[in-house]
Amino acid sequence: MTQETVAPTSDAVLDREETISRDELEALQLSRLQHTVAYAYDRVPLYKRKFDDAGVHPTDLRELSDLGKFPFTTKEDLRLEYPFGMFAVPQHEVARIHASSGTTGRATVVGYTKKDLADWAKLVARSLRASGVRPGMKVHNAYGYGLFTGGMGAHAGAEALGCTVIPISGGQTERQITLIQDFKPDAILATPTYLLTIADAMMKQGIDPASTSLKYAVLGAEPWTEEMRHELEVTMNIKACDIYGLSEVMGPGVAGEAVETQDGSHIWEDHFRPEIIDAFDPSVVLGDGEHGELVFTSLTKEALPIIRYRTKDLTRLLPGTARPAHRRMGRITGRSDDMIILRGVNLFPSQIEEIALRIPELSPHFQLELTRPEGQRMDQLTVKIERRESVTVEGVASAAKVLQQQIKIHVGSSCTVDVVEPGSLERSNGKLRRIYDLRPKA
Ligand code: DLL
Repeated sequence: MTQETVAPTSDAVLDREETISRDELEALQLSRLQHTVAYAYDRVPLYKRKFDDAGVHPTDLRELSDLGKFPFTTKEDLRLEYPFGMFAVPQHEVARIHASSGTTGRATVVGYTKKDLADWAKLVARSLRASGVRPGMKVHNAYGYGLFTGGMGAHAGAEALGCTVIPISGGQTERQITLIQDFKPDAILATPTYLLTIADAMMKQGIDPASTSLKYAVLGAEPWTEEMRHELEVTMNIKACDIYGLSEVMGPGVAGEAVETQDGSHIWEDHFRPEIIDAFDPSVVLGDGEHGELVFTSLTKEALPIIRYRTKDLTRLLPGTARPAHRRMGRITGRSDDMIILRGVNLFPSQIEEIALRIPELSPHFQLELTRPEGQRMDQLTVKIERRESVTVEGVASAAKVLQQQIKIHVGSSCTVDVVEPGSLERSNGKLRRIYDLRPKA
């Protein structure tokens, strides 16, 4: 079979809901929201209890802003209701279960009816299409398969779009490279740090990552920066777009980025109502453009309706562009529970990524170590970062100094920078761990 050329990005046929007006979309949101709130209250004891305790009733939801009267749902609620206490349908109507890895406590379990799975596939298909993927393309899916929503969620979406899916999952990087060389996929779906791992491994094998058949990458599941986008696009000669989601709300495809604008993911607001709240005073709902914690309410889910779920993701809402009725989300600057507080200064790994990637001698491979040296009361941050292959020893010393200064200027924290040899830091297989907290436990 010969390599086919695939149609350009402007010819896509969009879902009707992608093109409706904001007014029409908000009318749809209101009716779906009223249904969801009543449905959750009637079917899930936790919601009935919470609404009753807060003194609100589904009939109080008369306009969209009334949503602010309803109580939040948190990861802790899902944990307490482990495993199936939040499900709104009998078990025989649950077609699939996914769960979080549970590294930070009990796993959170989520369920889907057949209709939920169809909606999910439609929204992932919509996201992939927005990012440039087209029916007939070959899609290399390197998101992890299993209980994680990334692999199977992306898979079903790519199939629904009409693509040929290569379900490789995460890991086995050598094999990924062989299959990319042999099967010649048009698009790759992976976490940004795993795509970096693949590119890096290609270079080690003497393969130019820009020479492959890949044209599009749809990347998510972890925070990444514009600097990382630039790095991956140049190294791999691809267009890289963002896809956002979380298992409690659905999985990948809650929001997706358009390749023609590359200006942040459009939240698919016909299925999810977003809000931004003040993370420190959750009673305050912030306006569009203001930074805070992202909160989602599902509008169509059957097995696990979710009301005002606190994602802990920090971002802001921006007006729609490529899909005018659907607001965009700014880049996730970090998660409120991933924030390092170093001597009173708040710091996120993405800030370091942004600064480090502007220094040509330094690679995107870095990790942050937090320590408290013996006998000292002050915490210490060490940025361990690999130098680029081509850099000399003198170059490294000055690059370390520049990084240290830039972090001090832009973040406000003093730190130690340790430039290490290429290949010496752990590589990503999926979601990369950036922070190593080595401080003695209190
Ligand atoms: O990571 C779902 C997903 C899979 C999204 C594949 C995109 C691609 P969880 O494991 O539940 O679900 O983790 C959700 O990951 O709250 C964010 O903190 C982070 N996250 C997901 N997408 C992005 C993104 C999947 N595009 C958590 N940018 C979320 C930044 C993201 N962070």
